[in-house]
Amino acid sequence: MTAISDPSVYPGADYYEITMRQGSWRFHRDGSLAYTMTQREGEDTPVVNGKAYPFLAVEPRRYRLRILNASNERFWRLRFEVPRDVLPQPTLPFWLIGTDGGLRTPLQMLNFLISPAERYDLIVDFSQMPMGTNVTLTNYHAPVHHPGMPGMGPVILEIMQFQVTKRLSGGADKTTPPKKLQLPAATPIELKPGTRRREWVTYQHELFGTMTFNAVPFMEPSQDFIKVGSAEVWEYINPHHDAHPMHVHLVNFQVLNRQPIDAAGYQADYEKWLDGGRKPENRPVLANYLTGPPIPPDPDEAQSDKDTFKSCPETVTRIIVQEFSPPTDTIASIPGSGTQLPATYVHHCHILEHEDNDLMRPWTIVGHGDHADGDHSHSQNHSQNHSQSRNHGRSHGH
Ligand SMILES: [Cu+2]
Repeated sequence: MTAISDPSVYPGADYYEITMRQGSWRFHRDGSLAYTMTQREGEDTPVVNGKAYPFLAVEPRRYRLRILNASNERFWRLRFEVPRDVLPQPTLPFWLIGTDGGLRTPLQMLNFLISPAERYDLIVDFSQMPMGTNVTLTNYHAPVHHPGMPGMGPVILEIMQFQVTKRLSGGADKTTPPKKLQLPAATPIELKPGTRRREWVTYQHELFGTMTFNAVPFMEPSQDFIKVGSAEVWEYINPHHDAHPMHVHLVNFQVLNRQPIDAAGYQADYEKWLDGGRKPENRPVLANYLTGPPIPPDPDEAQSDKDTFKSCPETVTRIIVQEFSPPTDTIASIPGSGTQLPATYVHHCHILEHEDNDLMRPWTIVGHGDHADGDHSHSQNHSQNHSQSRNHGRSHGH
C-alpha cells in the first residue's frame, strides 16, 4: 500500500497521523487482567494503545487516524461526539479513506461498525473546533457481542477524548481536504456467471460446544482445492445468534452481499445431513432457506478491498475473490522463495476462542492440471467433500 504521506504521489496528504490499537480489557481489583471468557462476562474497560480511557491533546487541524479493533470479542460502533454548542449536530463527520484491504475513494461518514481485526483509516478534521473543545470517541449501541442482547454484558459508552488544546503549528494546516483527495478506488469485482461458489457453514451443535467450518475440525487436511488464478464467491452461512469477524489469509476480497436465512431450519437440516453420513445429494441447498432478497454491503464495505469482514447472524454473507494467486516469483532475490503449488492457506474467525476451537480451516491453491475440485462447480449444492467424502468421526463437534 502506498503511503499517502508521500507528497510526490498524494500532494497535501501528509496529515498528522495517529495509529490507534483500540481494545477492551477487564481488570481484577488488584489490576491483573480477568479472562472474560470464563471469569467475568465481557470486557468493561476501553483501552487505546495500552491506556484505559486516555485523552490526546490535538491541534485544530486534520488528523489521520488508523484504527485497529484489537478487542478479542467486542464489536464497536464508533463516532466522534462534540459538545452541543459546537456543531448543529452532536457528532463530528469524518472521512473514511481506507480499510483493511488498502486505500479507497474518500467517503464521508458519521459512524461505522468495526469488528475485531478490522482496520479503518480515517481523516478527522478538528480545524473547526474552538480551542478547548473535547471531542469524545464513543461506542454507540454496540454491546459486547454483535448484535448481542440488551442488558447482556457490560456497556462501554466512552472510549477516549481528543482535546483541542494545542496551538496550530506551522502557521496553517496545508493538507488537502479529504473530499479532494485522489486515492486509488477499489474497482468493484464483477460477478461473472458460472463463478465457482464455496460454502462455509459456521457449525456449532450447541451453545459453548465446539465451533467449526462445515463440521470439520481444523486439523483435518484441506478438502478445498482452488485453481490458481481463478475467481470464487465464498458463502459464509451463519445460522447462529452472533456475528463472527472472518479473516481470509493471502487474498483481498470484496463483500458482495448478505441475505437472511431460515437459521433454525437450516441448522436442523444440516444436522440431519451430518447424521445421515453427509451424502452429497442430501446436503441442504442454501437457496431453499433464503428468506429475503440480497442486502448490499454497508457503505464502508462497498468499494473497499477487505481481508476481514463481519459474518452476520442468521445470514449468508458472500464475499468475492477476484484471483487466487500466491506470490510464486522469487522474493527479494532469494532463490526458491516464491510459493510453490499446491499452496495451503487458512481462513478463520478472529475471535481467539472461536479460531482455536475450531473455527478455522485450510484451503489449497493448486496449479493447472493438479487435483482440483472445480470440475462439478457452478452449483450451490455441491459437496465440499466430493470424492474424499467421508465421515470425519466428529461430525457433531460436541
Ligand atoms: Cu467467531
